[in-house]
Amino acid sequence: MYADMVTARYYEERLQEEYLEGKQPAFDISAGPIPGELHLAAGQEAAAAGVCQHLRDDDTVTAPHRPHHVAIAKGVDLKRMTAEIFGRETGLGKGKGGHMHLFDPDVNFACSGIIAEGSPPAVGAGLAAKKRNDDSVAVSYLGEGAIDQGGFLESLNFASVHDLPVVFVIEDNDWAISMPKERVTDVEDGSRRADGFDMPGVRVDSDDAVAVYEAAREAVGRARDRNGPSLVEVQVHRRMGHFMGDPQTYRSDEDETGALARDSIERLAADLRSHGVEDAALDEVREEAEQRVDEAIAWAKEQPEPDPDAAYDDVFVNPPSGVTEHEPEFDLAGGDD
Ligand SMILES: Cc1ncc(C[n+]2csc(CCOP(=O)(O)OP(=O)(O)O)c2C)c(N)n1
Ligand SMILES: [Mg+2]
Repeated sequence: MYADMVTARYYEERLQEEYLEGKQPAFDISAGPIPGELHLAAGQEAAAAGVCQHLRDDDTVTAPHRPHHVAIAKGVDLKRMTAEIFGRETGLGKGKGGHMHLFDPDVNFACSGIIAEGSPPAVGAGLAAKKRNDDSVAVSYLGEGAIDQGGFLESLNFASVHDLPVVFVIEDNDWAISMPKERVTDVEDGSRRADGFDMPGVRVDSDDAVAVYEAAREAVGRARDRNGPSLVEVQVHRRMGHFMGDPQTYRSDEDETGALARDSIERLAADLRSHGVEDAALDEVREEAEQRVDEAIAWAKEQPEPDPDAAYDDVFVNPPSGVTEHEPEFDLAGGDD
């Protein structure tokens, strides 16, 4: 768990540096080696590591627009994920998806920029596992801002009615962009959503990775033993803005410093030390993680850009009848104008 968490934190620190290149002084979101939005998950690593520790490659995970920590904990190929974020041809989605649309069939991981969009596909994976009669499970991650989305509520219902091996994980970071949780829902404890669907729901009140691990052991075990779905909510802390470049004018200094003061990685490190793990061993894990990340970023930056002529490839799989090859209406290779 510690390795996953320090990898995710350092990965995002490095991405920040790369992302800001060329975007200043007036923030130009389309400039630089990583164009577009970038949502960082610093402060949320415990929710990823504590749950994914119980998962195998054949288990499915869907994540939302803030996916890096979950992807890393699920074992997504770091090099190809990085190439995708940099929009390169050898990226997981041939550079067409970017950081919110990572898809790695080798470890059954997907994410989406549409909030709560991952819940129905996770339920589908759970249904497939049930029909195949194997013991794989599916996990759907979403933010607390998505818990009133219809797709999520319908997914809870379907998973419950059909006793599917699905675990829903809510990362409660208190914010949905600039919207505090209490302004959009009267349910303070999101795990209570489970009550209405007759499934177990538990809230881990802190981002203590060990507490998450224990709650997830039960929920994932229940799914693997074919005893139906569960819901786990984890309190996490958003250390950064909603996206890179967010001035966070809506956030009080107290809220921000409070989030920065609670570092789940430091907490886990202290826990490990108290169990006799030497600093040198922790340093070694951290150094290995940093090296892995640096290599992935260096590799990604050397990768070719996609050929503009390939923009329409893979858009449809088996186009329905009547849909013919689409002719671009403009020159994708671009000219000066
Ligand atoms: C269906 C849908 N509605 C609105 C948006 C715009 N949007 C992007 S992120 C976000 C807030 C998400 O908050 P939360 O689910 O708590 O996740 P967090 O950003 O805190 O990780 C919204 C409303 C979207 N992506 N999808
Ligand atoms: Mg949130």
